[in-house]
Amino acid sequence: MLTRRSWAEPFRIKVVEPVRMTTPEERRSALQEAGHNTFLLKSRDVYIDLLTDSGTSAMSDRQWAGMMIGDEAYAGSESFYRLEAAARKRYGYAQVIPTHQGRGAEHILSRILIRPGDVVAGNMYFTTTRLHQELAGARFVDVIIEEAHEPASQHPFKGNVDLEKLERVLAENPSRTPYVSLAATVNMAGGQPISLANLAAARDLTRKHNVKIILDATRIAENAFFIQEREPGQQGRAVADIILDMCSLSDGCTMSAKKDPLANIGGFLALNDPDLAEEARNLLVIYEGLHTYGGMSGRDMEAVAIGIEESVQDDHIRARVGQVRYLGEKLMGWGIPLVQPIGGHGVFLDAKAFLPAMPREHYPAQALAAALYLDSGIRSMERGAVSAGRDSETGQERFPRLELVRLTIPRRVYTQAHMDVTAESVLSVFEERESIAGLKMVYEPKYLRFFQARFEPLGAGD
Ligand code: P71
Repeated sequence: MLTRRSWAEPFRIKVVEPVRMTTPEERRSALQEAGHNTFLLKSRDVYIDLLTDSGTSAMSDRQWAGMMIGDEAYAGSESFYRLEAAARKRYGYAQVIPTHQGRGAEHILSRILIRPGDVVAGNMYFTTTRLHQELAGARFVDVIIEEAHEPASQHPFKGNVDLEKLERVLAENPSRTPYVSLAATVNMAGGQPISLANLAAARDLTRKHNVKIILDATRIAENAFFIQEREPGQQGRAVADIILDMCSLSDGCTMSAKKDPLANIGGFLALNDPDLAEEARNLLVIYEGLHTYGGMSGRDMEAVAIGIEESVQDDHIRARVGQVRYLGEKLMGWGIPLVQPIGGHGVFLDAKAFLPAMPREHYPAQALAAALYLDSGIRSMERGAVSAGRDSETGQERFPRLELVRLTIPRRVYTQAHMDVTAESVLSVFEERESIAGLKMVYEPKYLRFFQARFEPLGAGD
């Protein structure tokens, strides 16, 4: 008897982009040239690019058609009004402020809400989000539940806030906590969702302290899908309705349109308070552009507007998360250590369990990402100590409990056979894991070091 229905894609392929296969020798020299950092590899040297799902989606025929009708007027672009209408309809906020991408929105938001000495609590850090909070003078405090730090924990909502931790932060910093920064889903925890019930409870708590909630809505459709699947009482509801419920439990959001909304560039800040929005627009014209384009071209805004609509459709999101899960379950079946449950946008290998003998100071996740590239030309991303960087006050290296390699799946880009090839390469690296050498950092940039840091393999004498 057939017991399972597959998640096959709700689209067919109209255009293809050839990719280059490389030899082991070519990959060895490319990796060396890139300082063993997958961010520094050239795209032409990559076979399957799982570095990120950011700006790497395949746009639909409708999005491409929309690009042609993009209105490139400097002021009052028609495309902006279509973007504004789509964002209002699908996320429910009154004020929509366009930005060039997510971090543009984070910058403006941090500048208008944070005063030096403030504290921002959140469900785990994200690199750019925390840096903008810190640059504005805040200290970030992680209030995510403990299970989020344990790769093997099966908790269905590892993005949840630990309400006691949050209560403590709010009580200890009266009127110094401008907002709580909540991500849906939580990228650094492995693409893990927050539940509607937990978000509502956080809302009740912050209301008592007169503190705002700002969502990072970058992957909110994926979060809403997990709520539909797992949260009692939510089955049978449309993902689009769950998204609106989530947004209604907050005061605004930052959005990178390069993820959920299926665009190659773009973003926005959305708020309900018109006075705050006015302050944001004042800064916008300095750093991003006029309030009716914010750093995007008219055609970009058109692609985002159409992408928002496509991203909240149940069939789309089921297939998107289904593909990620297909890869994850295959690897799990072979005993590969990874973050469970499988997240929304990628499979996160547990580098500490993969390479248990390697000290944290030798950057096991960075070394594993390099080894995977060498094996097959698959590009992944380190999400561990290198990404965490240094404490902004003490300058000490941060060693987060999670030391992960992210296999991030771009939306609508790769086939099931690509997922099979990826899984087989991970297995082959796993079987040879004893031969993977640790790394030492030989160049370390001051900000967001993971982007441009360079490494060398440690030899027997190190
Ligand atoms: C991802 C990215 C892109 C990225 C950014 C920084 C380091 C490495 C890769 C970007 C996000 C994100 C969340 C939850 C805000 C941004 C910034 N993610 N929030 O995962 O995941 O958006 O890139 O449009 O500026 O590869 P932006």
